[in-house]
Amino acid sequence: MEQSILNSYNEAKRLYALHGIDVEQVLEQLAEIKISLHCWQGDDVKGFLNKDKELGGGIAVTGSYPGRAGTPEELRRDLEQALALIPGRHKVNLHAIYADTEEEVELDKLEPKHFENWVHWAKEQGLGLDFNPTCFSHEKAKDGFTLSHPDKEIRDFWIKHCQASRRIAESFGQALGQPCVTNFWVPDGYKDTPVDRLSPRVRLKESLDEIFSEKIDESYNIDAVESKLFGIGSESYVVGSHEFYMGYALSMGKAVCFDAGHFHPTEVISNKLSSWLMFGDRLLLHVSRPVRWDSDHVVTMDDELLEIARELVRGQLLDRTHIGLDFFDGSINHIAAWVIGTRNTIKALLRAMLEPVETLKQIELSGDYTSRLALVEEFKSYPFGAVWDYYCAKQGVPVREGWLSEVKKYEQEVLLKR
Ligand code: RNT
Ligand code: ZN
Repeated sequence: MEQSILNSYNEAKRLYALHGIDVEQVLEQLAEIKISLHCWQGDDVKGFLNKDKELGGGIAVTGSYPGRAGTPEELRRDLEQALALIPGRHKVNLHAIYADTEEEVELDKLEPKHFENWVHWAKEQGLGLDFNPTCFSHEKAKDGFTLSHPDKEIRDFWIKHCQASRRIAESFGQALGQPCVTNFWVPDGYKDTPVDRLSPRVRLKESLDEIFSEKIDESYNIDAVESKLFGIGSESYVVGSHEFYMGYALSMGKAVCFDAGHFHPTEVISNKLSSWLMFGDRLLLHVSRPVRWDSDHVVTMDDELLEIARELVRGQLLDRTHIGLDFFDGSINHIAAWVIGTRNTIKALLRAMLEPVETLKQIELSGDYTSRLALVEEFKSYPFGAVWDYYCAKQGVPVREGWLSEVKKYEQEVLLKR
């Protein structure tokens, strides 16, 4: 390791120690945290089944930056490249449409065998896997409804797809020795004001009940349900609203997935986590960045990211939280997007861990809000960057922007030749 990195680190360690923060211990804790990298950033949410299908479900990718992955091999190679530039051991989050098979298989007929290559790869790379049924970009989702569709046949198709997805997830958990988190998100909703808000919700609940009626060991698969306020084409009403899934998850013992872009523009998920975890067991995060709407921009080191990280650290919620990413920007290098978003998420957690939490809590309790504000603000310029650099070097990944030249090289040698 470069001497200057070590020197800065030692000085930072000394400063943090003055506030009772054990930096070595923090780094050990940080190394235990897994971030789930969403595979769909690598190819603009296209997938490999039904390749000719348009992206549906009221989500959108803009930009046509060259080099996106077109095959499972390319996607795995790209993920390897990204992961080589991110400190720690993580997970990869697959959607059902990323099945790796030559077979023409419908979503309701998917089986663990269609994902065998992914499992082999994950094992070889020491990665965990997470999963999602894909209830969009499909003929049967064209009119905007899936699990809550008024037509029973269509509902049944999606129920079968979700059941198949849970079995695939279970197989991941069994093969990899760590639970797979399966996230259920459906786009169902109306563009314009509905007359009947209740019936679609009744149907969604019934469909979910049927999906979850099959018991699967939680050491292999953990179910999460993701709400949303609106989507393109479901501006007025979304069946799976926040309140719907809060109620559902609490009564059924499921995890709730909070996506940072799925609420009103001034509403933040950081303020929701502690309340949820008072009553629910687990949560899944979709760390994302909405810009004016659910735009899924690459995660930056903004106030909300820091606040989410602080909530997890200060409330000791990390043990019960699964951290996944959910953004897709087609206007920049696809690998750089992963690297920037993931490094920022880890870095935000580190920053949160490098705060004198106990002292701050005491100060707050004593009513000394002047000191609270003063200390929180001063800590914003404490030398967390020196600790981060040391951590990257120690984990064998590029320090500071050193990763960028590797991405550029990979772009020249691999991406631009596709
Ligand atoms: C959509 C949800 C959902 C998707 C992924 C692709 O608004 O955020 O999580 O982004 O499943
Ligand atoms: Zn999401």
